[in-house]
Amino acid sequence: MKIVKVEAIPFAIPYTKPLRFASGEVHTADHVLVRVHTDEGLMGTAEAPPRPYTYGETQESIVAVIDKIFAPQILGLTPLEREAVHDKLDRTVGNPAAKAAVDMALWDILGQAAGMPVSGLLGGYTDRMRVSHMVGFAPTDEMVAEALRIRDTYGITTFKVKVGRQPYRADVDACRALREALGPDAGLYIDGNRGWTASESARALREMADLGLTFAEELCPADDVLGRRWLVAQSPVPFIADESATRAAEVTRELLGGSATAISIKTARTGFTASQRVLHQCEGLGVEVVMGNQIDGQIGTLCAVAFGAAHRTASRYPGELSNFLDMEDDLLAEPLTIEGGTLRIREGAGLGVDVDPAKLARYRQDR
Ligand code: MUC
Ligand code: MG
Repeated sequence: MKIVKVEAIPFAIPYTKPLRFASGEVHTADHVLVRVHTDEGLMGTAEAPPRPYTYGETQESIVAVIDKIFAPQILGLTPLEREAVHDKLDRTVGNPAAKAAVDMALWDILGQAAGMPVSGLLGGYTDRMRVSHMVGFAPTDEMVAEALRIRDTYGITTFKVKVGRQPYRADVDACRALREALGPDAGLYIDGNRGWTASESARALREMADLGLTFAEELCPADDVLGRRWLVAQSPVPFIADESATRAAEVTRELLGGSATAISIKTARTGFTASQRVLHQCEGLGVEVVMGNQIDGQIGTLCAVAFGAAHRTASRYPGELSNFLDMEDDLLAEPLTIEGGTLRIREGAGLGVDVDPAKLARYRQDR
């Protein structure tokens, strides 16, 4: 079975409520639908979300790198030759979301060919994950109202709060208000997207010491090497590397350098193949992981839950799987639903991605 065609289709779906965080904001899901076709008529599907403020990729760059470089390199290979595929893709530096989508589309084909769910092929640990919801920047009362609405509507009880604003005390106040409103049993952790300095981060962590936070993520830049090490050494909770550890070598560098003590795994940037390497690396080192969200749509979220649920350690903590709730619409014929605070994988062969042709026709940007 050979790869005969790779499509990179740009589409755009507005958000009902923009997500704002220290490194950027998202108003529209201007993603790329990636489809890999085989000569046996199977088609694998995945989604690439451009995050210029994190990786430098744009919707246009993802389409271009797939059309001009990746597709010609992998045509004629089989979906089983994933090492050969990655050998080719890795000749181009960067472009993580584009590479990840190609990888996940290939796994989708493998699952379909085997008649088995991808989550089972990856590890088959469980069929669902508890969900953690991301609360973006807004006035404190709106952040609290959103968290309560999400809890009451979807049963979600774990929240990642975006921090990193100036002055840092606004974020401390928001976290305190969230803790008071959600009660002592809610899970609460913070993500600064590099918005604070090391010393601001240390002060904020001290002022939040009584809030029962479970993790702190990317509070200051990893490029502030000594400051970040100094901060991580005194962090009372595991310090998650997200955008500073986007591939296995960076994971090693951040962990061994003392700049992180936990890792965010995002299938949107490491697909399934490299995410599994990162996960096994963390397991071998005894480092905790959280399934992160690159502000994925429903297809990306389906990929993230398929990977997270497949693995014992990746499903240990609630996964960030709910950003799609803020999109006006999506491409899946059968929308994802979060119930009782959990999201289930799709049964059936492959990833279970069933794109609604009318929705794709409506939202695609290339016609
Ligand atoms: C996160 O965890 O940082 C924001 C930028 C990005 O790439 O992912 C999001 C969420
Ligand atoms: Mg993050």
